[in-house]
Parts: sequence; structure tokens; C-alpha cells
Amino acid sequence: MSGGTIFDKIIAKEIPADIVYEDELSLAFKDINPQAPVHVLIIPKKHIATINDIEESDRELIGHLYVVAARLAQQYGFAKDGYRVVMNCNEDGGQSVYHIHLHLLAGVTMGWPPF
Ligand code: D5M
Repeated sequence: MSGGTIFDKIIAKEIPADIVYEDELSLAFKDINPQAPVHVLIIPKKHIATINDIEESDRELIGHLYVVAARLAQQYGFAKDGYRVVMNCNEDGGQSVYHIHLHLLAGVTMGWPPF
């Protein structure tokens, strides 16, 4: 089911993206506005608007997104030094596209807290 967001259009290949990984469940592409030397978004092909909309039946899918993130971090060479994987939720969480996505950020030493 499509949610009509820009990410749904990227999944449908209606608009271009710099895709770095794809399988039957997920798609990963470079963030158009990178916040780190490596900034990749990992999204499910299934439309899920926010973390609040994740259902029990999505357990495996959500786990899969993390497996893809970890594999990409390994491929980019950041597994040992470290990286950050984050998913924002709604306005206060900083979400701007309402199709869930993991941000994989790497290549810089990050601070905490993130505000
Ligand atoms: O993150 C949404 C992210 O999506 C933000 O970092 C910009 C990115 N974005 C928006 N449009 C595109 C396209 N067309 N290609 C690649 N990346 C895109 P959020 O957590 O929702 O704020």
C-alpha cells in the first residue's frame, strides 16, 4: 500500500534516488541533505507512516532494516569505529517524511545528546 510520500515515489522509481541497496523488503539510498560524510536512509517498501504505526506483524521487517543498516556500515568501513542509526518520530522527534526510515550516519565523531 502506498502512502503517497516522496519515499513511496522513490520505491516506485517515479523519482530518482542514489540507491545503494535494495531487496524485496527494503531500499537504502543516500540522503539528499547529508548530515555526515555517510548519510544513508534505509526504508521498508511497506508504507508505515511513523514508529507509532509499527505493528506486531512488522517485527521481522523492522529487524531487517537494522540488519541492512549494519551490513551497509560494515561495507562503508565504519563497523569498528562506530556510527549512528536513528529513526525520528513526529514533529518533536524531527520527522519530516512520513514513511519510516532509519538514518545511518557515519564518518564523523558524534555528540550526545542530539539537541
Ligand atoms: O528525515 C527525512 C530525510 O529525508 C531528510 O534527512 C532529508 C531526506 N530526504 C527528503 N527527500 C529526499 C529525497 N528525495 N531523496 C533523498 N533523501 C531525501 P526525517 O527523519 O523525516 O527528518
